Amino acid sequence: MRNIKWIVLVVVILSMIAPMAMAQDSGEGLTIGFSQIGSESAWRTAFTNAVKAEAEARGINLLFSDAQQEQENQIAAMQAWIAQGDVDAIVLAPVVVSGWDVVLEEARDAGIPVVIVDRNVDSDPSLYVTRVSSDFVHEGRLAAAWLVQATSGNCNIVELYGTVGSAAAEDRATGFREVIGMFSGMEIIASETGNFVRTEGKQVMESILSSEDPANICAVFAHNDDMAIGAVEAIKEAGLVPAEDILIVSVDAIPDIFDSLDAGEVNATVELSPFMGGPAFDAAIAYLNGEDVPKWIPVGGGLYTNRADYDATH
Ligand code: GZL
Repeated sequence: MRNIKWIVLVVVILSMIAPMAMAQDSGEGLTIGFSQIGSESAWRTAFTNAVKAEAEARGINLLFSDAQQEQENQIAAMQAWIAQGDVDAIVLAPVVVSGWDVVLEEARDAGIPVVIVDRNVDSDPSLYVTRVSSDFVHEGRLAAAWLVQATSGNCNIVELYGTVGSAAAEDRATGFREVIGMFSGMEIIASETGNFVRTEGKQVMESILSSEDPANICAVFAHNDDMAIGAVEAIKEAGLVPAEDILIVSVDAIPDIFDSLDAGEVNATVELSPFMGGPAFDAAIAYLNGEDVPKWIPVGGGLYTNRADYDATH
């Protein structure tokens, strides 16, 4: 009889603990600070919305900071959360690669794990739990490979560069140059930053169309769709036919780019998934539970030349 009472007591206690363990697995009840770069592009906005929706679905209390593309604002937000001691973890989408050592050391010293999402930092990997991101170098290679096959390896290229110093821009440029460098007929004749912003992409393209002979421009490689769409407007206003007179390949696969593909105004885009919130929260939770976490958690994406192919795989 005594054994039965012990068994009942153990079962009751486990039934009380189990939901708490499950809650920890989902992250419910955790407070997580999310330091976001800004809202410079449609992809960034989609990324923000996806992270917020994921936190809501999990019952995570998300503290959100929009840094307006200023690193100092990101650092200030992180330091405030660290000082207040009111976060269990921090998710950081770093605007540029360098300048994070001090704040990451402060988080470490405060016992607050940091998960890097999207772009990268050049800090020692021991200062953060993991990085959830796509492979930007691969994205650049994919864009270049498409352009090589579309032009038989002969093309004068205008590059609309992303934010200078950001991993997304630097690595896409690296991958793109790695592939076109195999073809003597492929040359970047102009490269300027549009900072991942649609209006700046248009302005830069307008400037290049006035400084270069448009007939000498074969294609545009834009580091993101927003700048590509800006370039389309500039090309049309110059009396040229986008995606025909000047080919256009970019990155992000935002909804607007599929409208451009449908309209025959852009040729191809490389997908960048905005759904990094789930893997980031899972990594933070695993770390808090004392589990090992790999230093990189990749998100994938392919190249698309039309909406139907994208819809067929999403
Ligand atoms: C890349 C991301 C880039 C997007 C742009 O992962 O950092 O920043 O390609 C965004 O749209 O501005």
